[in-house]
Amino acid sequence: MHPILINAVKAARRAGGIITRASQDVGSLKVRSKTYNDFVSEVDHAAEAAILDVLKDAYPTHGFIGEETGNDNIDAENVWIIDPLDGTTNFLHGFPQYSISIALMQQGQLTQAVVYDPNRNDLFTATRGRGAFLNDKRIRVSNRAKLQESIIGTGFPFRDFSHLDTYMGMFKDMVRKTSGLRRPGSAALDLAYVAAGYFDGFWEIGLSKWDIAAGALLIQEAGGIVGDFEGNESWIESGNIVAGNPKVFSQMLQTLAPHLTDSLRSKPV
Ligand code: 2AM
Ligand code: CA
Ligand code: CA
Ligand code: CA
Repeated sequence: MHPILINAVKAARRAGGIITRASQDVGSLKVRSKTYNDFVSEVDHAAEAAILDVLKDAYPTHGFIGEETGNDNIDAENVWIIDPLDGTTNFLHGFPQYSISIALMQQGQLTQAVVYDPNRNDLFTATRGRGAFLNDKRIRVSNRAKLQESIIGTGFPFRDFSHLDTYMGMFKDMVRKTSGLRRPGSAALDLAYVAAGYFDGFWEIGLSKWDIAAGALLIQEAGGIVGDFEGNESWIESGNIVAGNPKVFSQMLQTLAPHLTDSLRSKPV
């Protein structure tokens, strides 16, 4: 394993330990809502602190973007993008589907990725140019050729409902044109599932960098494609993301195209 990835895995497993211990008694946690429907608990903060502790110790000159602690030294050549607990709503309900997502961006390029599922002890990792792995096994995107036979992951709008009608239009077409849709609730893990071939594709509107950075590199290294709703590069900035195996990806773009409003089109990057 790449030496930098070893540290990222160490950080993710530390956070996983904190989250798993806390999951025994979620009822006692202090929770607040950051904005409407966006909950954060003391566990999110403790998990992020543990990740930063490992990575800042190993890489004092690097920059950090963490969901809970914000930006630190982000003009650095190397910037870590961290979601310490992706799927907090699930976690708080005891629904066992959440993950830790850690990615490294080097000079604007994603180079290392970890998505860790502490419930299944599933560790998804990738290093640019070296493939994607689930635990010690190489993973590949599915080779399903037809959208009509595909299972597609997605996430519903939960906080900003300005795109809800647009989303429901997309949803109706996707329901008709696929074998089924799934909404597990941790975007980072959903993207890891595309990399592993469990999902043939995924789309969502308005995610954040820390939800998608690691999962996107996993998919690319597993032979899949990640794009915005027009198939271009602006997905990391906009959080408007489509991903899939190459065949399903292009059929998803065609299905979503009639629903695109101006604000969902590609932005220059
Ligand atoms: P979070 O748990 O790290 O905040 C996709 O739906 C993403 O939106 C999730 O990965 C989740 O990341 C975030 N999210 C925040 N609040 C949510 C909510 N109430 N319902 C669903 N997703 C939510
Ligand atoms: Ca959150
Ligand atoms: Ca998240
Ligand atoms: Ca989070």
